[in-house]
Amino acid sequence: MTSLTIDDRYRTRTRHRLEPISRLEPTVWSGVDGPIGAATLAGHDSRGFSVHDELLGPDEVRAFRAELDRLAADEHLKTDERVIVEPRSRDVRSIFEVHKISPLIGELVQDPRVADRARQILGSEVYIHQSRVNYMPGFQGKGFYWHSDFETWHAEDGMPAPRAVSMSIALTDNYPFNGGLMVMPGSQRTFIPCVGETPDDHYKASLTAQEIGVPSQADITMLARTCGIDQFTGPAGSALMFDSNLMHGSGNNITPFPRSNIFLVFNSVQNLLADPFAASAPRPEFIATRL
Ligand code: 6CS
Ligand code: FE
Repeated sequence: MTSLTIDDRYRTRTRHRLEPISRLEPTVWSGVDGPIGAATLAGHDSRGFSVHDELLGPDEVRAFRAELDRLAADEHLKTDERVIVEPRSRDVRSIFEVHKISPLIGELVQDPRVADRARQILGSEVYIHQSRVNYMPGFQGKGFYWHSDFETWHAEDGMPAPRAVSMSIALTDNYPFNGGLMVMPGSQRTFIPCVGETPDDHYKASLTAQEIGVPSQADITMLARTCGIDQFTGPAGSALMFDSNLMHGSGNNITPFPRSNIFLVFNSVQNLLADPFAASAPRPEFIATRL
């Protein structure tokens, strides 16, 4: 079941390589005011990401850290398909749809400091496309190879256009050395098609280690040479907002310092999911909300 009715401007997961595609849509949409200052908004528009210092205060960080510890210790929750565990240690790696599992995080996604920033960037009313908490533990934390989230959300969730924005709220200090997210500034303006057909139930593998929907080394090299590489570092409580099509990745964390975050993805209500553009069936609702 693949979208044939909507013109697919962002063809991907083909048998042969396709050339990079220049994005049509803006990074910051106009029309909705909000709490983001003009300089920060201009930076987001140009670089595809922005840092929001002290989004949460120290007491809030402590409360969310305790909530993550509570969730990770819930043995019953570990049997839930929304929980991704590290293969060997069975430590919790991620919990999806966490805004529905945790009332505290359910409140956070509606907090004006969070939702109004997303509305301002997307220029419309928004809804949660995906929420997750990531526990990148010390010593064993596994990173994610270079990818564009929109490439997956377009191919597997049927997201028509890159009119979605992610917010990663740090609950531990993000250092350059403990698996901090690396980004390519300005890369959101170029869509990199990927080679390789989407396997059935791909999410069961890709949420731990993505093999399909991964750009080629040649395209990553081209983008890195054009855009450079930056890294999000900052104290617990700070947040990174980044465009759905920004090329990003993270290294492993072999330090003793964990890197935990709350990861919220807001989609515009003008960009509702259609049928997958390059997959046999849509992914489950706990990964991609369908209104
Ligand atoms: O497939 C997804 O939706 C998830 N995968 C990655 C590597 N980043 C975005 C998202 O959480
Ligand atoms: Fe990602």
